[in-house]
Amino acid sequence: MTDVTMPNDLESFWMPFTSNRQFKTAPRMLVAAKDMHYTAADGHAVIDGTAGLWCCNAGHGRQKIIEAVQHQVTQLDFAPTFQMGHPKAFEAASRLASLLPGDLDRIFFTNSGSESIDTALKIALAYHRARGEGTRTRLIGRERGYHGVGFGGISVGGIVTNRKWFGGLLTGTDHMPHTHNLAANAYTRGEPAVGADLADELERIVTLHDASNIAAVVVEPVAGSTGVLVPPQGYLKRLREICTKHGILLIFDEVITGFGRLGSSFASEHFDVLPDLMTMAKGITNGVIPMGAVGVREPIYQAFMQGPENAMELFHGYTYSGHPIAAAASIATMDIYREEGLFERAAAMAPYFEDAAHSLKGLPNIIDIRNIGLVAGIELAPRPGKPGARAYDAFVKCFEQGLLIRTTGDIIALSPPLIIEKHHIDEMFGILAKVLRELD
Ligand code: PXG
Repeated sequence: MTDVTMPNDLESFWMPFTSNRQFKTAPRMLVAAKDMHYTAADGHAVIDGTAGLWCCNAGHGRQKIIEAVQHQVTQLDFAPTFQMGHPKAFEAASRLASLLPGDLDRIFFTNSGSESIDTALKIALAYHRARGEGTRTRLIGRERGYHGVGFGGISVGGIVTNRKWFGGLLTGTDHMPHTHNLAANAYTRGEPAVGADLADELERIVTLHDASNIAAVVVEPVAGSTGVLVPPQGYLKRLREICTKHGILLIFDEVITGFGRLGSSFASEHFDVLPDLMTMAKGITNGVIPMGAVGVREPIYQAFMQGPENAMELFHGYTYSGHPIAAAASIATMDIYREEGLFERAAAMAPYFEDAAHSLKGLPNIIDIRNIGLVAGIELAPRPGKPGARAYDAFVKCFEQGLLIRTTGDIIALSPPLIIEKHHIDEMFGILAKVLRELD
């Protein structure tokens, strides 16, 4: 048994994105994790269908990361990176740059996906200003987009509940339409056939505001939090073309699509579309230590390297940018990804995972199944007048029966660690099928 002391106070912790009162009457506690499984407080094993929260791509409790963290905290627990340096931050940046596609060679470290998005938006604005195009201030996102919870991220994001409580948000944003089209694309395997033309909506927005006022467009290559929306065939290439044509920077938010999730290092490679900036987090340290990063293309970085050498080029940074322990965890994580060929492994497992996901078709209340790489979305019909209730019940029942899934509205998302074996896939979808069969 695991050595755990259960808390006697559940009230103090205001839980994030949680129904606090509901949770605290029937808490679901995880107390340990190893490889593909969590252990719940009552000792039952729970197979991790979500890589934690899309972060533990190499599975849990990886010895190499544990040792790297232990060593680093003993050797150098903290050192500033403002006008000072320490070796691990440089090494982590260099390793990450070599993993990123194209000339995304410059790395700005943050501590989360939300900070990465704010950083990318700020770099985009400052870049245009540095080049004498300071009128380019408008930031374009997409309906149903999720870019974390900073004011920048919710302003370009398109999830209504995450926006409507928080006032006026950033001014000067606009949104493209989302790409979800059940009528045309339900039960598509991989990229749906219909919808590339939705990228042309960006042309409409450019016509409305004029390109000279637009700094950047930000999208998730595959929208995750909103319920796994795979981009229509040709859509991302079209976005790239329009951005290039108008001098608008294209930001890919790869917080969940990065680090092998689609069976390639990054979605950028999978779709063969190079963004100007790329945001990352989560899998960068296998979820062990908070860390995020922004990959920046060389010419953008160079645009800042002007003026007197003693001038700071970017007035931005976090106390923990390039934190030694996060950097050490990240280096060890990237070692594991490479040594174990985990991105290739995800690609090899994807067809089996796809078949397993689509085998659920026909079970009660399912209205769509979609997938790409090691991600699947299963959309349920909502109960009349009670949106989200059916998927929430599925989530609770799955947990009780030994499977962790993630739900958003009435959509179930699965994104397991990339170390997954076929028998784990059978186990996951076996539990899910049983739960869905029993669910009203
Ligand atoms: N961008 C994307 C694309 C994300 O998925 C963030 C930014 C923000 O990252 P931080 O580290 O600030 O949380 C995310 C986060 C879900 C779920 O249910 C997804 C996320 C977070 C919580 C839940 O799919 N992704």
